[in-house]
Amino acid sequence: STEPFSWESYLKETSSMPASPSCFRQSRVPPTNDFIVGMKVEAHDPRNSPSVCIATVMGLMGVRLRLRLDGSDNTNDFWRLVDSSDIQPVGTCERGGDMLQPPLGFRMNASSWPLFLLRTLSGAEVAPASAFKKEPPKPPLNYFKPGMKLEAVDKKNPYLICPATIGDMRGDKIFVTFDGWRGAFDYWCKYDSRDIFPVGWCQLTNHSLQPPGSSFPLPKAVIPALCPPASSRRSMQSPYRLPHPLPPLPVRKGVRGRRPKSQTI
Ligand code: MLZ
Repeated sequence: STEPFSWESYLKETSSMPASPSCFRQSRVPPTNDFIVGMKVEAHDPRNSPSVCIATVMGLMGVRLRLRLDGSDNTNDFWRLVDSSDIQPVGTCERGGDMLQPPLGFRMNASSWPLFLLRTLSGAEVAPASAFKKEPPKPPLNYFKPGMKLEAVDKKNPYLICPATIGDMRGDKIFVTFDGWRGAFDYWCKYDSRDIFPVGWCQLTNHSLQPPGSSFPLPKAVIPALCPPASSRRSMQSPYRLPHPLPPLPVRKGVRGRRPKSQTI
């Protein structure tokens, strides 16, 4: 039987500390999500960020929106917080004297964009200005330290928020390492990224939180017999518990971004 993931027990098991909420560019009191699926918004094109496009809310999770640029395909959906500065009410662009742009990879001939836009917006339900929340300010400094725990968006599977550890830092950048995934999903980002959250954020905002992966780093002197053959290694699926009993986990603080891959299972 696998118990659901609990930060309280996990922090104890790993004798680790959560990063303080003051490290993050997130509201202390998360905003409410007042969007509804189907509503239109203006959004910066993630693949061409100066350009502002029309997007449709395809889904909601916690205080995040799943967005699709109108005229784009269904394989480039992206997620934004309701208090992201990348989204704004329909009409904002025009009021500022700018023009709405077709998304990168517009499905049709560029010459059909004006008519496409007209048809897209006529009779559409637009999200009310009150649904867009003000983006919180950046913390003045990078307060993160290696070993601190957090919740972070998996950029390869951006609908997922997962338990993570600060692996390293360099100036205003931090290295986000995903617990139990052997480095496959780790990334560098700015300390004020909107994709990282304090421990407890998912629970607070009703977002699902993935449990840590099942691949743990092993101690330096690995007994070969304990290593299953490569063919029986865990795939990149994520049951929280290991399939076979293993010796107690070594506690290794702050080195997860630099662990030697050959010594993990
Ligand atoms: N099973 C999927 C999702 C992995 C999610 C990991 N998150 C840190 C995969 O292997 O891609």
